[in-house]
Amino acid sequence: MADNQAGGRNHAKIMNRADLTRRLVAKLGAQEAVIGGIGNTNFDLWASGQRPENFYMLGSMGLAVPIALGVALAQPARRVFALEGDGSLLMQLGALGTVAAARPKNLAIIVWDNGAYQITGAQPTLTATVSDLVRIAQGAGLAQSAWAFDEAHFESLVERVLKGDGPWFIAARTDDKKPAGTTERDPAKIRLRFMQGIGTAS
Ligand SMILES: Cc1ncc(C[n+]2csc(CCOP(=O)(O)OP(=O)(O)O)c2C)c(N)n1
Repeated sequence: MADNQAGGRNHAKIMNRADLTRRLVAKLGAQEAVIGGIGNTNFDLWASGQRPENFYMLGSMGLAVPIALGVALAQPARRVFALEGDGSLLMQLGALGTVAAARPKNLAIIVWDNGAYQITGAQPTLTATVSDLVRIAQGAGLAQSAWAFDEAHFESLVERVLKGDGPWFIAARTDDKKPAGTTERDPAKIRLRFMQGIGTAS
């Protein structure tokens, strides 16, 4: 990613997670899978249209990347996006190094960084003060890591993912607006629909 990332998090525009999620999903077809991390990330993915190729993680923080890595390795012809909140990613940072070591060409990690554990009361995360997730990802071995500086830049990064080889890491700063919906809490249905969506169940 050639863009000048020197300014890091402080130079990235604060955007809206539901809007960015819709912009992402609008570019996808039946060949791309999306794994939504718990909470608001998940709710905005659900509200963006409930594609059968979407999986909605309920309950445990930090599992979007490990699940997406598994799907990406199992189905190398399918591009896979992991969507995760900053608090959830911070809870499972080792996953970044694991992805870097596995080098899946078809995996992109997108983190929505609102600097808070928004859904549990907006307690600040480390990114609100000291930590830059793109630099962490680069240090973990993910060379193709970038901040999305505005909506148009976010869309261009997604297009690069859809055309080129990963793994990729994209971070976007997001605001404190409420999510656009709420995921239906039916894990068995979510799992079956996703398996049907990616062709592993009939
Ligand atoms: C392992 C674990 N610890 C704590 C919780 C409680 N919890 C659920 S969501 C959440 C905050 C998630 O923060 P983040 O990923 O940044 O997403 P945001 O709410 O900001 O969208 C917490 C602490 C949990 N579900 N699982």
